[in-house]
Amino acid sequence: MLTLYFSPGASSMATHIALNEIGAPFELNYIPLHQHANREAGYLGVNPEGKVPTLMIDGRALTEVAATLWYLARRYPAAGLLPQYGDIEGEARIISWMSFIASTIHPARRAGNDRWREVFVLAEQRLGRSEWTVDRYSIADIHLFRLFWRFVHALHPDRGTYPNLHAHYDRMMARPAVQKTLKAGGGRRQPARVRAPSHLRCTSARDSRTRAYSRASARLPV
Ligand SMILES: N[C@@H](CCC(=O)N[C@@H](CS)C(=O)NCC(=O)O)C(=O)O
Repeated sequence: MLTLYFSPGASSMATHIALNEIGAPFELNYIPLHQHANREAGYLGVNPEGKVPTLMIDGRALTEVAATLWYLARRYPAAGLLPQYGDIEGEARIISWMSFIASTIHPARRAGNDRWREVFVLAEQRLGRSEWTVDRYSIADIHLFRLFWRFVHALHPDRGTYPNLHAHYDRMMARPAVQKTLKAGGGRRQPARVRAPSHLRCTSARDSRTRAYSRASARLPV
């Protein structure tokens, strides 16, 4: 059984999209970051770093977005989220993108908006006019999308500065798995007046899509 510990709009969104892409049954377990539920003993027992996502695989915890995406793509190859077995260079390019996303793009946010804009210029150049990061749609596109989605809804970047990333964003938004993930919710709403400390804030109150995604509850039917 697969269970995703998630918080709406957080990094767990990437794993959530991949789960919807593969179509296997899974459960969601809501960890409200704004209530510091990720710092409670119960969750720290699952993920001592107190971050989301954590993907439980038959009761065993797997952490880090890149690892969860890789696991799902390999475990469910019919979804076509990785190059064919044997395409060593293709796989290496996926790892290259995901390492760049995890080690350069993601931490840039805490370095301030200027650095955040700067790293997306690098991503813009790196993507170029390609439809997808590496040949065909893959987990690297899911990983990139979640960070650019966050950037778009926080800073509303000019389309002219990031035309390739915006086109990639549009392609991602057209995917049913992405729409299903963004609409996931129902049940308990996050309390509107509770604000997380800025370093934990992963959603933008101004964005209606984020608000739709923030309608989350524990163990949603999927
Ligand atoms: N390196 C981790 C980063 C995950 C991460 O930063 N998650 C944030 C939400 S976007 C989190 O859980 N923050 C809570 C905290 O740091 O206390 C990964 O790739 O999974």
